[in-house]
Amino acid sequence: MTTTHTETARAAPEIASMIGGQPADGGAVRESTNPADVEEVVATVRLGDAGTMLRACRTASEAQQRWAAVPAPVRGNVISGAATLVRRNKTALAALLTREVGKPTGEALGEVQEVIDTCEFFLSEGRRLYGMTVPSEMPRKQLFTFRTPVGVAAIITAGNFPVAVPSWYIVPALLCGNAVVWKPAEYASACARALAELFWHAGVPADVLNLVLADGASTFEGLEQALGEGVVHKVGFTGSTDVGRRIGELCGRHLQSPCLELGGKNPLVVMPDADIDLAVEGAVFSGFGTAGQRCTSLGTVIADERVHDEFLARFARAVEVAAIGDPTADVLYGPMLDERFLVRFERDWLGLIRDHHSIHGSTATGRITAAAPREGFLGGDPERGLYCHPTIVSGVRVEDEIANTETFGPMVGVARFADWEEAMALANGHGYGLSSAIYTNDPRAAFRFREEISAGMVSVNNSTSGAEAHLPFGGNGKSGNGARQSGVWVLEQFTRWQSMNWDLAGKLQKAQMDVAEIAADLDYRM
Ligand code: UN1
Repeated sequence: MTTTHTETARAAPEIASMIGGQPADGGAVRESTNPADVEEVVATVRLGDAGTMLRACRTASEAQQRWAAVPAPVRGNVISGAATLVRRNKTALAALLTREVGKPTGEALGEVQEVIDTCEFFLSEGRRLYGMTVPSEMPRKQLFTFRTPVGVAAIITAGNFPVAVPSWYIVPALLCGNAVVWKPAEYASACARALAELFWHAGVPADVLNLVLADGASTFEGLEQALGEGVVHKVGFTGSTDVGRRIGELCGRHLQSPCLELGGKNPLVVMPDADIDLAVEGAVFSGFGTAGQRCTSLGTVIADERVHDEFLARFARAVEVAAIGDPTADVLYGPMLDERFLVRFERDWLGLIRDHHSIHGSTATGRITAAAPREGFLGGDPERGLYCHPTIVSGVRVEDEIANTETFGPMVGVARFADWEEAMALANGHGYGLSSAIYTNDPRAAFRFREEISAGMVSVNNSTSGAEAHLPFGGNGKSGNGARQSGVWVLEQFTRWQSMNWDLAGKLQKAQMDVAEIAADLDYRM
């Protein structure tokens, strides 16, 4: 086959870890491929090892104080520059997301917009980063609080949101005066490199934002060594509950509390007074958007028995006719992010549900193939890509595996409830606590749900996913350690409070002990 001009222009670049602006050499090579066409190589990725992670953390540690000395409003200007560059490159970056992780164009554009929103929120925070002046109990003494940077932040992210979720960490971490080592998912390396380039071009020094491309085991080992050497002071991790638990243990040994954003089993409750069409629309988007591979994806619909059958019939119909396929077309969802998710989804879930439940939404489950086709599949031969049928599993009970474990694929459970207690047992019983939704027009039900749900995020008449970029994002229980990202709340992750007292009295004034004498001196009765 002759190589056409277009093919040459799209030849896969080789990318490597970047430490202090220098590519790290050596290491295994992995191809990052297009999940909609696995023959297409998007980038050749040179993976680092534990030593790469450690060197990146040392480099960041050496650079951090210099960056912290840059006035916060000036760091904000750099973030402003990043916002401009990401906006100018929005279409190209979104197209790369579609190519590398198969995110449909509309969602990919939305994700890049989320990076811009995050930059825009934080660029002015550089002019705030407020501390307080606090009254003292003594005369001629003043108390203050200051936010100080934490140091080096090691940020380890998943590939389902290859640029938005990383920006939730990187942007506030940099703005607050920290240096960053970012370890993205290997299968989203090209997206990561592109975003990092935009930050560097905006003026973030190369040793203040370091990029490490490595597998999970090497990253963990390198992180362990870096924590031991004292060159990492905060870990941010978005990924599975199991890995989050290990990272939490590791950080705990070093007396650190990481920012953990883990899995979810997000419920969507349909009350008898709900607008059923709206609830169906919300369930389709939150259950099957990104092929169910969001941490905020809908896990189980919990429908009042009076509307259950009607809801299920309409939901199944909507999913049956939904367009699935080529992510550059107008589809509900495209391929799985990477082969590992397809393999795991088929291995862990298909046998289990076939034996126990009624299946709706498609004529088959698992991978879409010539032998198990999807009617109306968009985009030619489905076997070129990593496509899965959408699956709705009805008859879910509170004790079922599917009611209690994240599936991370295009699969939604539907359960029915007779009373409120039963609904809440299904909504909370799994022990996750990330996102949740209720469809109702009764304010009492909405507020009661808000009070009783364990999730960190609650939607009323909206989907479980699609949080706005300036509200606190995060979960409880198996979904995280209570840390919150986004908006002003994430500042608690990337700064530490320092308090100062300044005594102008010219003599030692002892807090708690001298208060009575001071009052007497001032002729003031206590
Ligand atoms: C995730 O899946 O890790 O709220 C984050 C949402 C997105 C972010 C999801 N804005 O669904």
